[in-house]
Amino acid sequence: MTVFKGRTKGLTDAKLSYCPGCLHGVAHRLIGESMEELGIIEKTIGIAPVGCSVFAYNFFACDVIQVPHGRAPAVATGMHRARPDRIVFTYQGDGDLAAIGTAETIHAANRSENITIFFVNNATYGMTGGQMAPTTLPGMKATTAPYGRDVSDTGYPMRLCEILSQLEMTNYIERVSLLSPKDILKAKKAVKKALQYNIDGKGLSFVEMISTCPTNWGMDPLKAREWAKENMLPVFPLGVFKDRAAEEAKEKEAE
Ligand SMILES: Cc1ncc(C[n+]2csc(CCOP(=O)(O)OP(=O)(O)O)c2C)c(N)n1
Ligand code: SF4
Repeated sequence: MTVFKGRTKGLTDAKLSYCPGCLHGVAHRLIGESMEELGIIEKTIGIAPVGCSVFAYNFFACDVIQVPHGRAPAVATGMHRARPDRIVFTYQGDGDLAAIGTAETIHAANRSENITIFFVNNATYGMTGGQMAPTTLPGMKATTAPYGRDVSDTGYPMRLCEILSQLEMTNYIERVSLLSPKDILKAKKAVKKALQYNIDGKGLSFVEMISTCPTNWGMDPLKAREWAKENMLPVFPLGVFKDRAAEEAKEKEAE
């Protein structure tokens, strides 16, 4: 067997606890590789959420704290303010970040805390059996919406990148996907850039990764990726929503 690339030092040797074909593993790899390439493993603190990635503390090779539902950005704020020499990131799913932790997310972003938020959006509460999340698509079935999400009752999916990029001080907001090799390469660049901005003290960076939950969607991993491409990307368009540091640098250059 040809091994193209070995394990990254940014991840431990622990076996991932995710379902086969789940893209949480890919997201972990991108963060682990980026930490290794930036030489920051020893000085990084990760904040793990509730949800399927609750065990992230077993997988990232940096220090990791596991915190209660939705509180990751608040704990990250305290952590970074107490230890400004550390790189602090949160790793959160949509149930954790966009439902229970809405307030923490929005206020940390409004203050533009110098932290990085990695947001894995699979449009469902994966760990607890596929409940509807704020990101669940119109018409999409969930255990709490067995007939499909009815927007007249529950509103439309919340687009976090669009919301957070409206806040004055946030620095970098990008939505990427983990649905194809090409997209994963792009996602890696966004993850690394977000951590670099964090190192440079530029304020809040937020990278949303469009993902899948083959288990709760009742699809095999490949079908889940195709389904997400067809159905999630029109609702959650990819792209850079804000890059304040880059814009400021451009303006300076033009002066
Ligand atoms: C209404 C509600 N409050 C609290 C919980 C507890 N809970 C367990 S896992 C989880 C996070 C949901 O998962 P998500 O953040 O979408 O990540 P995933 O498991 O999909 O990776 C929460 C909030 C719950 N299931 N439902
Ligand atoms: S339940 Fe879904 S999100 Fe959770 S590990 Fe399995 S496939 Fe991934």
